[in-house]
Amino acid sequence: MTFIDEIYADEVLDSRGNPTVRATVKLSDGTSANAIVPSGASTGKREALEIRDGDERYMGKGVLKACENINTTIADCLVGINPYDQGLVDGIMKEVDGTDNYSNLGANAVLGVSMAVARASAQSLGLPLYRYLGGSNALVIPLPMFNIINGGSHANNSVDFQEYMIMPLNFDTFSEALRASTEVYHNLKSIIADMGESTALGDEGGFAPNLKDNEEPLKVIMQAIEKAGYKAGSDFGIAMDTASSEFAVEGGYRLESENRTLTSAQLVDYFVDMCNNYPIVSIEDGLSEDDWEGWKLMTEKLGNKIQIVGDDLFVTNEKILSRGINEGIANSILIKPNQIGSVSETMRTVRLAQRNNYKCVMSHRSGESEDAFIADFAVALNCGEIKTGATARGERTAKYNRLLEIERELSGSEFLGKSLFK
Ligand code: 2PG
Ligand code: MG
Repeated sequence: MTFIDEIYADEVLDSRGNPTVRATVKLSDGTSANAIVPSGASTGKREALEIRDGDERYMGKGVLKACENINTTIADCLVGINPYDQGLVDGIMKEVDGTDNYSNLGANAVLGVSMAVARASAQSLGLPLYRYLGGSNALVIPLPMFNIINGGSHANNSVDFQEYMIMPLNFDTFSEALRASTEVYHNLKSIIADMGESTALGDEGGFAPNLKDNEEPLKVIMQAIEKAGYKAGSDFGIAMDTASSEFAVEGGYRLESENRTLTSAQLVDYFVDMCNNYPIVSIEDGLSEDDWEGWKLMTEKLGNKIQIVGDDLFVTNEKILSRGINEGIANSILIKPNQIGSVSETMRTVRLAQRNNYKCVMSHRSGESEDAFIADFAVALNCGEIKTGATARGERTAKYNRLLEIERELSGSEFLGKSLFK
């Protein structure tokens, strides 16, 4: 029987030039695979904890301790174990850590090993990763939310909301949707340049111009869709991640670019207006992670019309999602494996969401790498949607290019557009 033979970790770099963990797992049959862990900037406060060294190296951001935990404690308890039993592997790490948020071993250590074990197992069985994780039922190529304008804590510009995205709704295949979206991206670049604004990119590859308020990005995106020869509303919908925890203040929400502070009810009305004036199909983190009242109101007012996605709110956590389901909060969840810490726990949260008709959007982090694990993971879990940045920057295109490969090889695959939003 094949067993885990060796595990080790290296400190490597992510797309922001910050250190991150790369875990390598070797099996007794000679298979070797690795995985690189991503990292967020606008993190939810209930996320699993990534361990940083906090010393003078890399301004405190080194991950040598997390690597050491892999090389010692984790390797000691996993060597000799059956790699094909992902639940067992992840369960052992959880038990050895002994905390709710992986504050002993570090979620960056645990997730790296969890992903590398899955990848090594797939490789050893001669299966693509999506097939290993999802079996014959892994068939849905996810519809992307393509990030094209960055603001908030992902850019150094005036826009308060973190992400403006387009969703290609009217295309039969992933590759056609990718092409059309990339055309919109290039047209947007020339529109921004014609405005005399900077076409510099934010962390996720979207443009980061200084615009006069939080509505102007919607206007320029509408122009870009049209200039590329498509129809806003039918060919493309618009999605936003306002990441509102980032600008929540005592008693409300501070919109710096508009020099005003809104109550949560006013912010919800602001979104209602935006949805009446633009073809918005999805809003993520419209309210802060602590404003459950505001979330309830937003779900009541918009939940039948658009997708309302909890990211910082649910942090891919089964227990918090359960509370949301019971209280009728949101109708969708962002899925980020490093928010919860392991492949198995991510799958549990997705199963809970799917049983309760919450849509799942597999997601990257703002700090990413060339590792395209989430592309396979989205297909494996039939998530239906993926958020993995602009159609530019290698760490983002790695995921899109992997999805192109999967689409080519996966017979009988489905790509859902508009029907996702009915
Ligand atoms: C988000 C993510 C990814 P970060 O808020 O959805 O886009 O950002 O990784 O910084 O949390
Ligand atoms: Mg988010």
